[in-house]
Amino acid sequence: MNRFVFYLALSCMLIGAGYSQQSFLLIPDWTNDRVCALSPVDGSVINANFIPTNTQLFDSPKHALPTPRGTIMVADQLKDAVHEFDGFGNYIRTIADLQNNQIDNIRGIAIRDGKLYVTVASGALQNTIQRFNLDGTGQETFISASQLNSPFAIYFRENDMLVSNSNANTLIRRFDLSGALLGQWGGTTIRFPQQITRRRSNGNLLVAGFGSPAGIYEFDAAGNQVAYYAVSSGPRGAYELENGLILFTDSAGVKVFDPNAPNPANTVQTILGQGNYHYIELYEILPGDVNRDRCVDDADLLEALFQFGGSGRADLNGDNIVDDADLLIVLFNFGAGCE
Ligand SMILES: [Ca+2]
Ligand SMILES: [Ca+2]
Ligand SMILES: [Ca+2]
Repeated sequence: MNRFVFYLALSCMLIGAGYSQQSFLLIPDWTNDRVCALSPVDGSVINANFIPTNTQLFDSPKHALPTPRGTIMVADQLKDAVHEFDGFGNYIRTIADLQNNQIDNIRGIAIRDGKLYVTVASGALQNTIQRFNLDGTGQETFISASQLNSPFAIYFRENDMLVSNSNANTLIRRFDLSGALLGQWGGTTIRFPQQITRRRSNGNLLVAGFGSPAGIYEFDAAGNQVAYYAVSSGPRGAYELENGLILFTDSAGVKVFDPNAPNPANTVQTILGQGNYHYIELYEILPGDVNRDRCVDDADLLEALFQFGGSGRADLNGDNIVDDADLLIVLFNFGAGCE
């Protein structure tokens, strides 16, 4: 018991001293057919080739989305497929594609309550949202064609959902959680809205307006526009970093701007160029979750034990050796995330 208390105290000290098992932002790149990993703190590049270039699976990777089990779904617009990868970027399987599921010209995806939602803009299921179990079975039409017009992104809230559409008369529409249309949302100034994300500092929503007047639009929860940042002629997604700057993507780079500056457009800086970048999602790692399956259990402990004294992914604190310190992080968080 005394030893347990000692370990608890020690692991608190170790975690306080510096912790390198870090969460990251997933950003797909159409030019290089890959998915990049950036810091959610300051936008710095962690690994530009997190899911490396893969022209078999990718042509236009649009949206990389974490699942509740720690895997990552990647929707590819022109390959017409949703692929699943593990939390380290290794391919697992293809969840849905054109041949098997008639999903043609797909864009944003979403996951809620064990279901995958996919926007479809062409083919037999044009202008629908298709819904699947997370293994790709159980396909059904969730929102039908008459209510959408070239859908681009899905954003779930507690009691409703928003769907952005690129055609001018539809824009952003609000639905209830069973898919019934509630009405237009967010006004008609924005054109060609793409990704919708929550701004961490104030709970407002950031929407990338891809068409002129292009830029990042900020709305309150009711859909009133409260800010407009003219920082890009064609943004696809925006995300507020922990340092307060706003990260965004367009066909020339991943960039940041300062929303509090007198003229935010003057503060734009490119973090990652030489690519064509799309939606932004946070991949969160549970402390101690060596295998990134969103549960800290025996499997993580065993990896740390097997790698003990050497190197490997159980090196959670990033000091290039798997030792007591890493083992304690697993033990200290044992059971976290597990059902
Ligand atoms: Ca490409
Ligand atoms: Ca685990
Ligand atoms: Ca270590």
